[in-house]
Amino acid sequence: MKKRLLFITLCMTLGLSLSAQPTNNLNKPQSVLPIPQEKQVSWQQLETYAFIHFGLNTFTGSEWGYGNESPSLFNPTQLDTDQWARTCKQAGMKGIIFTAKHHDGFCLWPTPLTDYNISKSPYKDGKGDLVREVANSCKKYNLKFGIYLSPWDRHQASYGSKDYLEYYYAQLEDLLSNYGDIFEVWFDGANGGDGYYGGAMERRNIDRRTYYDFNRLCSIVERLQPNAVIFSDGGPGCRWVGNEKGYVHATNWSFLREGVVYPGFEHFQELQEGHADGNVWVAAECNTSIRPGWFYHVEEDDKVKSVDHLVDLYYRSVGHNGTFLLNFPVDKRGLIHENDSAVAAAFYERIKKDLANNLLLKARFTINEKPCKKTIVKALTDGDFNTYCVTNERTNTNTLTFEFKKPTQLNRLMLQENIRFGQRVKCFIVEYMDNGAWRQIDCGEETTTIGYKRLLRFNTIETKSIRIRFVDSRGEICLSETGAFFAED
Ligand code: FUL
Repeated sequence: MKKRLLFITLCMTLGLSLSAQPTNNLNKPQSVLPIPQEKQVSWQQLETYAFIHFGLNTFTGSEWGYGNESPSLFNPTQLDTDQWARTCKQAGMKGIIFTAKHHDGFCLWPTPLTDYNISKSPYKDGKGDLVREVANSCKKYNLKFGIYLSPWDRHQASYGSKDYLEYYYAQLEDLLSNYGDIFEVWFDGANGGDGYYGGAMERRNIDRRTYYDFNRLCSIVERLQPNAVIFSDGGPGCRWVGNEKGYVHATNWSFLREGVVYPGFEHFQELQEGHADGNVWVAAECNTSIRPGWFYHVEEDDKVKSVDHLVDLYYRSVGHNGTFLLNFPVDKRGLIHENDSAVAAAFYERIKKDLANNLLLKARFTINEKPCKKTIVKALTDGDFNTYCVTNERTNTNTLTFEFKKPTQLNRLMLQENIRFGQRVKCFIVEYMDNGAWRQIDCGEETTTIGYKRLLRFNTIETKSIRIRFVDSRGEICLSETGAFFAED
């Protein structure tokens, strides 16, 4: 018996805020757990944001300072955080996460908690506060501001003891209390090893699972910055993807099993793909540097990633249900190098061009061969994540077809689930009409999960129709947006 499919459009009226609920509860799909917190949804919608690594390493040429480098070395001569913000803006980035303190322990704000800070450097004659400057530039350029505060501190004599923890918690409180809104707090998983440690010059290993009392760290963030998303290898806000290359697997669930992943967790598959049966929402963040190093090294001036490389990473991060965190190493002048900014701006231009013209705006939509109402088509193509379309029953035979008036060339497809109600799609097949027969499109990767956003690339086809067959899902299909594009390769 042919199942009756009723697609209901739930167009939230314009002007409702992101957190608004549909007015008609009958139309609200049943959530399939786990679901994200609203702040995680807003975070995911940022899609791309920048990292900035800057500090004593910039001046010593190292990646991991030992902790005994003199603050007198920190002396940028043309520092301009507005230039950083402008560069990020031109690269389409929506925020900046700044290394307030890296593993060497040198603090880029004038904290009273240690002398190992910017006030002991020649920068602005010891009157500088770089965290403040970055926060101000972010505000000026309408960028979100985030903090990287390395838990590992190779300078402090107390590292490894309870005293260090009190110091670290106090640093965190200071940063979260005095620099305005923070959108993300980044807890690095690299922890413990050799260091200066106040002159001890030794190796100190800590238990990465227990030492920092992660619950306490999280409660500080939640108390002082309730809207901040917490990054660590296993979340709770967002997770590491098990590599620093800037991409995540095509199959990517935004779930983890609670309490299973911790810094140093060795089962990389769960980081790279999430866990299909996970019970907590911890979406993927794909981080990488625009150069081989996180910090600036003059010898890497000609090793900046190419535009093609960055574009590929965008499709495999944002387009694989993740976010893209791209690092810019600020140079000794205190500027983002022109090689980096040129590539970053060209990357953004290419992405915008690839996805500029949604061909589905001119297409006829059918669901299981029944023409869709205008309101449904609008919900799926209006560029508004809040409007969506949902099946009213669980089924593994839903088919969404797009028909063009005339043969149309295309090579990109975009699908978005409304993740507010959970991540559902487990498997789908994309086909196009070729001489009267449906033929599967080879997307070069598995078409399993969708999540917040799935972008598919394929060789240019010319067709009058394409269709998506949803063959397995955790519940009704609930899509926010669809798009088809022709990118000039
Ligand atoms: C790693 C660190 O060890 C690198 O120096 C860098 O900060 C990167 C983002 O995270 O774990």
